[in-house]
Amino acid sequence: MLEKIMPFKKPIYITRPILPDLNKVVEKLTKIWNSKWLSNNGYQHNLLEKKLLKYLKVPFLSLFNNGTTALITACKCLDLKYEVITTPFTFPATPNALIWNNIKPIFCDINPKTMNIDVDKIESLISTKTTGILAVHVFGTPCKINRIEQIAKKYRLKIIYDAAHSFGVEIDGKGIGNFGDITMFSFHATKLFHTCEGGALTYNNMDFNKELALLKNFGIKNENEVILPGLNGKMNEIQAAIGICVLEYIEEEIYKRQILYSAYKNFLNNIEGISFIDELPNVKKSYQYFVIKINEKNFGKSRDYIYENFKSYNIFTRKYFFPLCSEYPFYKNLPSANPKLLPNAHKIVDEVLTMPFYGELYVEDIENICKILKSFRNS
Ligand code: T4K
Repeated sequence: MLEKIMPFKKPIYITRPILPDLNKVVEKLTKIWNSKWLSNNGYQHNLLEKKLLKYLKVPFLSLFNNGTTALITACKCLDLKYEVITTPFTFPATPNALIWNNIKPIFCDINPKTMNIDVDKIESLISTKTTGILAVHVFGTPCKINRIEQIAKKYRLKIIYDAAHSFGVEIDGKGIGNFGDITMFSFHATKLFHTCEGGALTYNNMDFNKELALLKNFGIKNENEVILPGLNGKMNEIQAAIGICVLEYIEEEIYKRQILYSAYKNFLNNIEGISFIDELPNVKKSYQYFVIKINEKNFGKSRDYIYENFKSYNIFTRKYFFPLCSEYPFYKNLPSANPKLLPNAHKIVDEVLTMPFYGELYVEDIENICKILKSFRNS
């Protein structure tokens, strides 16, 4: 007889933020209150910057009020113009950052295994107007960094990596923020490491320190000179203080997620039609998301069926990144948005499901989620 599986009592989301001990947060807030310094390169801001330089193993880092502003500013800093090659399989922030710089996104298809930009299709999209490549390390899997660098060198293009999902990822022990010209991290509440809202840019070029400081502070050089059309991208003291508190919990959260990650793999092992993103041997993972791919033909039910039916069990998965950016009304008429040119992206976007994954969950929760998933097959 089939075991009856009960819905979860409380809603299960794909993620929940690390919430530090409130007393510790109040302690920090008291310090900020006493200092009467709330933003503009305060003590907490500078302390978080130092801690993140070390954690991310990067030479230079600039904090921002969110990842999207950071990305917009990165394009400006590199003086990107005209056309930039990017992926349609990402969050709207990626191509939108280009549009906010008056740059046309040129969508490139993805590799179906990694879900990252397909490096073999980049060169055919390069024109005399191309000034850069904006690639995303989707779900924390690093792009083919060496190949992208070769192409960029050959055509004199700049590289920005969107590492919104890649906090703590390393390749052969090297922090993911060391590659390309600039890398962007998001510290939104849904991210493994967060500052409620926040982000950072990392880079190897020391000159960007000055340039970015100007660009994220209205272009103000001093009280008498404004030398660039900057915006306001600064991280405030409260965001930074939250980040410092959250950082204390990061290793514990990663440890818990490692256990849940193995549990998922174990419970979903050898189920026809369910597969995972390939793990790369030289890569330290992010433990940001747990993502599965559902092949409707082999599993017997579609991704959308699973997504909808999970809801009646109080489980709220996500269809990241549906719809593809190339399908947004304001991008879909671009020649590069033609679905015929993006076959892998169109296939993958209907198969991917982001599952509940955060340290508060127990292995038994994962077991139940997997049982429910398996039960859909026979329903
Ligand atoms: N590039 C890429 C590749 C990105 O994925 C993102 C952001 C960016 C750039 C831009 O970075 P930021 O400017 O955001 O720093 C969420 C996040 O808002 C967004 O940061 C993230 N990517 C994206 C993948 O996920 P939504 O619209 O899916 O979030 P929401 O509100 O539906 O939250 C998802 C689940 O998280 C909820 O069902 C419950 C849980 N949650 C959420 C919040 C906000 C909580 O438990 N607590 C919370 O405070 O975009």
